[in-house]
Amino acid sequence: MTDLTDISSALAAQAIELPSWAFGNSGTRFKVFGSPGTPRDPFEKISDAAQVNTYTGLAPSVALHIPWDLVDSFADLRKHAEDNGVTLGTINSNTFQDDDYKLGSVTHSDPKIRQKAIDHHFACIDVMNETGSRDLKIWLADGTNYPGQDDIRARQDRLADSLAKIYARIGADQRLVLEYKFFEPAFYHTDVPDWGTSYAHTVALGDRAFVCLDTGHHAPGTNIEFIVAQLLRLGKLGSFDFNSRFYADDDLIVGAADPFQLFRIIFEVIRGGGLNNPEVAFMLDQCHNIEKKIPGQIRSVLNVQEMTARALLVDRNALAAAQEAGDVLGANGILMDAFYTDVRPALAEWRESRGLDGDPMTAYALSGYQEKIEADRVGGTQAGWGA
Ligand code: LRH
Ligand code: MN
Ligand code: MN
Repeated sequence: MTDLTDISSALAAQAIELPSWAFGNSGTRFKVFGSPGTPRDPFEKISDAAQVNTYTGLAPSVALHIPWDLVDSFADLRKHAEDNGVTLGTINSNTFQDDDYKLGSVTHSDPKIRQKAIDHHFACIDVMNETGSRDLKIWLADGTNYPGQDDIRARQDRLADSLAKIYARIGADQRLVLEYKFFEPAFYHTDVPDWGTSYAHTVALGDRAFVCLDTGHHAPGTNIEFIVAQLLRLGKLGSFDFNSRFYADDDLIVGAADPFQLFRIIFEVIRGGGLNNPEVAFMLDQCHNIEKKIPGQIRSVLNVQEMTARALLVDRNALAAAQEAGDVLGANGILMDAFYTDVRPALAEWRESRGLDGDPMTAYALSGYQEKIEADRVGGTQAGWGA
């Protein structure tokens, strides 16, 4: 069996933040399927997220999305999280579901609409102060559908100005994390389409502004690990939104579509000093449209753990020697040897040695929790993406 002794402490320190919205119903623009047991409010979402941590020991915090997770008292929600052994993490703003933002939010040409979007971010910062969250994550749907529709250069200037106002409001221990995405919902141009644009804005903002890399937000064929290496080199990689994509922003289970890509990304994170580094938050951004949500999240964090273990097993000294010697196939072989190592039996044993069940998927399935929520949570409105 693979010996994990040398990488045990790195594995033990791993923490992956879960998105509250992964526990609500979601779907495509064609259909949102309801599923039994779906949380009816943010408290129930947190309870479900805590189950993932109970069985994996990997997911100690939960990201919120505002207004999807608005509650009367964030102090109560925070206490509920802590009672369940987790904390509240990143606060995500939302300027993509309001008619006023049809032509843009913080980039809009109308100063009143821009101010409304800025005020929403101020409200998110108020939430952060109550939840004890460090990061404000901003993803903007802003963009245009047709060439000439708006002045794309002026929109950059308005974006910079709005971001500066938001950044001025965050506390000394808080961060602004700017997420990019190459298209959707805008189809001609997007105002923050790529890592370079996000980097340019976060550099202009200052030391507490970082880039968020969502793995689903790139054109097919993009070398994402190169972006990871570059952002770490520049000290601006703030967080990941992990998920898998086959086509566009599919938000499928991380590691499901291309485990080798996940391995390559995590290898560059390790190479760049980003693993278990508080400056680089590992988060999931996924939806479970057809599968059960809690097991979907358990599978996801286990996939990240498995690829982390494999990437940690790369013999970096041998790799460096082969690279220096110009040994093309030797260097590639060293990387592939680690990738092809099946770490699952060793990880099961490692979990047991730490008081966890070796097989978190089965342990959850046998726990009775799923049956209980499916029986108990009748009535009320199921929470969902956008609700
Ligand atoms: C945008 C995005 C962003 C949102 C989330 C729901 O596609 O990745 O992170 O907050 O989806
Ligand atoms: Mn995302
Ligand atoms: Mn996305």
